[in-house]
Parts: sequence; C-alpha cells; structure tokens
Amino acid sequence: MSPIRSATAVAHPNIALVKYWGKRDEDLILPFAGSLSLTLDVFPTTTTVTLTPQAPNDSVFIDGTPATGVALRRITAFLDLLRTRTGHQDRARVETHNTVPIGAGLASSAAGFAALALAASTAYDARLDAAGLSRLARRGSGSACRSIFGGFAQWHAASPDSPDPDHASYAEPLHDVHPGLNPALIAVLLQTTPKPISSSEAMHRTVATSPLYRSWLRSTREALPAMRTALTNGDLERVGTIAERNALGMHATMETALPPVRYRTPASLHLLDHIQVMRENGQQVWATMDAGPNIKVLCPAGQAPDVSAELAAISGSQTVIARPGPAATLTARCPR
Ligand code: 2P0
Repeated sequence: MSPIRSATAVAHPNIALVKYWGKRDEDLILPFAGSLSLTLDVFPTTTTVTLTPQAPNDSVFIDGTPATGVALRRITAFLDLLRTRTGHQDRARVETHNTVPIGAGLASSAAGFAALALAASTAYDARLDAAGLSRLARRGSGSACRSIFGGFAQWHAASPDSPDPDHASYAEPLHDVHPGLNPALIAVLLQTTPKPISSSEAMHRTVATSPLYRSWLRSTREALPAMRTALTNGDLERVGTIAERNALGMHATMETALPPVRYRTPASLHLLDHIQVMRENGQQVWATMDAGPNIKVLCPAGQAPDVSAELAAISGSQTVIARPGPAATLTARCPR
C-alpha cells in the first residue's frame, strides 16, 4: 500500500488586463493569443488533496458539498493527467473552499485550478517547476495558469508552428513592472449568482461565429507589448486605457456571436457610463469586465477608498478593494 499523501494549497484569482478569449485547441486549452493579468490579494481558494489508495473513485467536495456531473468530471480528468504523468494510480479526495462566488465572472476557476494544481501535484509527487505547474493549471482552466504567480503575469500563446505547443504555453511573472505603479482593483459585485453560459461555451461560440473575432485577436496581440511597456514605465493611465478597451472589445466579440452571449446587464452598462463620467471629471479610473456582469475598476491605490465608496453608492452594490496578491502557496503537506 502506498503512503497516504496529502497537501493543501492556497491560490488567489487573477483579473486579466489583456484578456484570454478563445482556444485554438480545446483539449489542451491552448489560446489563440497571449494574455496578461494581475493576481489579487482577495478571495483566496484553499484546496486539500489526499490520496485515497482504497477508494475506487475520486471524491470532490466544493465548499462542503459533494461535486457531481461536469464539475466532478473536470476535476477527475485533471487528476488523471497527474496519474498518467506520475504512474501513481491512487484516487484522491479533493476538498476545496472558496471565498469568492463561483461562476460569476470573478475568476473562481483560476484560483480553484491553481490551488488544485499545486496541492495535487504535491500529493502525487509530480515535482514540477513553476512553469510546469503553470502548464498543468492551464489544463484545468486556462486562466488558472496565471494564478500560479503573484502580481502581474503573462500567459504565452504557443506559436502554431511550435513542435510542442503544450510545453510552450504557460505563464510567467513579470519582474520589470515599475515599482511606483501601485495599483488597486476594485471589484463591484453587481450580481453573484452563477452565469447562465460558461466561459468555455461562450468562447467557443465567439470563435466559431463572431465576425469581430479576428480583429479583436489582432488588437489583443498589439495590446500585449503595449501593456508591457506601460507597466515597465509605471504609466497607470496607459495601463487602464489599454485594459478597458481590450475588455470592451472582448464583450463586443461575444455580443456579436450567434446566438449572442451578453454578460453585461443594465446595471453593468450604467456603471460603465458612470466610470466614463468619473474619468471626464479627472479621476483615474478604468473598467474591466470578465465572463459575468461584474465590473472591476483599476485606480491608483491611494484613491481606492474614495473610488470604492463612490462606486458602491452609485451601484448600490458591495465593493471589494484588491491589491496585487501573492503566488499560489503550499500551506500543508503530509508526510512532510
Ligand atoms: C481571462 N476569462 O483572461 C478571460 C477573460 C474570462 C474573460 O479566462 O475554458 O475559466 O476553463 O479555459 O479560464 C475565464 O475562462 O476558461 C477567462 P477555460 P476560464 O481571464
């Protein structure tokens, strides 16, 4: 009988400033373009993986509730990758605790699969370096490859000509961000119920049917080096301008899919309009949105309390101020 191994990891969500939207390989989760994100210091997910040599199947508990259906299959398939890689055939018990609403466009799957990748690879003794961990997390959920790292991270799209695109597609932390940048990202929680259409389905539909997808891809590929320069220069206005435009472009692609995918609600549009007015009044605020109706607002950290209060008053919703957060970390391991 193999020894029982157990590991616990914590990871945080990341919000893309240049978005990932569309896969060129849905099995390997390879994106059409690179993306760039900020890992937050709020909404951690904690996941424990314990090998269960006697058990016939994996068991998964999400916030105390047994997972079934798609969620269970997705995690079992992820653990199968590690079993294939390591030769350890043991099933596992996975227990995950979220502090962020699931499926509301608040990057719960990024934090979830980053924590699972670290805990499971440790439990199965896969011995991965940071890039290897990022590649593995990517196979669970694309955006998770960026949550392996703290602060700003860039996910590389492998070139279509790459002999081993799976190996070439992973995220790396950015070490050349200007130390004076000091950003905050305020999450405005307009709606925290799960979205009706998964991001995977929405991406698939967008790539297959949106007439705007090709031009959005081109503009995303241009946005990446421009964003890198803005971060290196510590130019928050440029960072915010590129991020907002990229997010609005992503929503334009999905809103022109067949049938259309519209995550933005009247409350989202009202707040987007207000953010534009705040900017016209001289405030440094820029919006970004993901696969859900919620809005995240980038601003200088020193102004975050005032901006957050204004956004809460205008929207009537809870706001959460986030700052750059840490890399995924292992918090327990047994045996040590
Ligand atoms: C991102 N999003 O870059 C983009 C922007 C949402 C909008 O990555 O299918 O859960 O598991 O790879 O990573 C959300 O999609 O999708 C996402 P899969 P994922 O953050």
